Amino acid sequence: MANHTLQEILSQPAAWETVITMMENETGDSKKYPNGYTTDGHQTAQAIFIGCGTSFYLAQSAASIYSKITDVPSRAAPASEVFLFPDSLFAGEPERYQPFLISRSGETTEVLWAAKYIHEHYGIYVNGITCRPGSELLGLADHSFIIPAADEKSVVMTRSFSSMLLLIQYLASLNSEDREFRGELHKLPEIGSSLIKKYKDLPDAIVNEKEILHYVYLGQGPFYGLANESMLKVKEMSLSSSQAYHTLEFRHGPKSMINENMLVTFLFSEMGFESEINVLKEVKKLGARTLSICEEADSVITEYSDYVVELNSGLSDYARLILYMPVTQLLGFNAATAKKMDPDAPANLSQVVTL
Ligand code: F1P
Repeated sequence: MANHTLQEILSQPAAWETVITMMENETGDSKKYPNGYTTDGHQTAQAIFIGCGTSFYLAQSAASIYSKITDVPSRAAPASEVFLFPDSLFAGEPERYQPFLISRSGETTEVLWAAKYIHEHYGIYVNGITCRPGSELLGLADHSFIIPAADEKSVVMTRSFSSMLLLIQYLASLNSEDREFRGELHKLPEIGSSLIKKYKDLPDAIVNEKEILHYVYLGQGPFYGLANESMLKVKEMSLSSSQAYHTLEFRHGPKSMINENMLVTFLFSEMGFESEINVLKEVKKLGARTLSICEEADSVITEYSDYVVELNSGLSDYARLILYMPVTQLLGFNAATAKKMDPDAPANLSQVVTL
């Protein structure tokens, strides 16, 4: 086995360092996008973060962060929606929208079609975010951010996800001139490295303790995109059944599937903490195994969780997001190795999906 995926998961903090260094020198471009205005001076109605697969889930967390940090209302959409249902996405005055197209490869067909559609029909400025120099997206976008250090040999996206999300967090801090938030982002690589050291063997222990037949990931707000991405990791690498929900939504039907072979992973926020721990209690009482990833465990988390990951980062909800990912990515990786599958070669998938 080549182990590209494992190496890419473990090397994330170094890629985050690169993003921070790159964005520190991005002040010129941040002036191009003053908070609340498009490049041609229109007041921004909405920022739209667009991608496919992992990059779409990234867009979900990005939109939540960008709205909160810049005050520009933001949403996420799969790239196919741009050309299949454009009227609902770009309702009103299209010139007041700011699209961000996200794609590790910069070659995914729907993303390229979306870029072309936006140019041809609305003539507005397209921002590209990718990891691959020389990709077709770069030729179509009016301005691009490229992170070659986060690119991957693997089919499955791991460090590219966290690095492109960090880039958008940083961009939000530049556009809103939020220095406090930016200061928090600078701490991520160091905290990430020590968390990886501390918890890198836990996912292997979890998957080998007792058979898991079903994985569930729960998160609210900016954590919902992370829950979806964690769900995709275990699905892609280990072909296991997995689902993601907003934490409180899990109580409205899906909890009926709980049994002892289900692992429910909680991505705890501080904003929603009190409500989220009530779901943890209920899920545990109904018989699921539980993994809690949280800033700091209280007595309820300790009592009702089979496994606990404490971040102890001292960072706010919107800043510390990417610290949750190495453990859930490793869960996907170890779920695959436990089933004697090669995480570097997932079934039916290729690095770039073209139509
Ligand atoms: C996104 C994507 C991934 C998927 C697979 C193929 O590509 O669909 O979500 O895991 O690796 O690519 P991209 O547009 O970000 O390159």
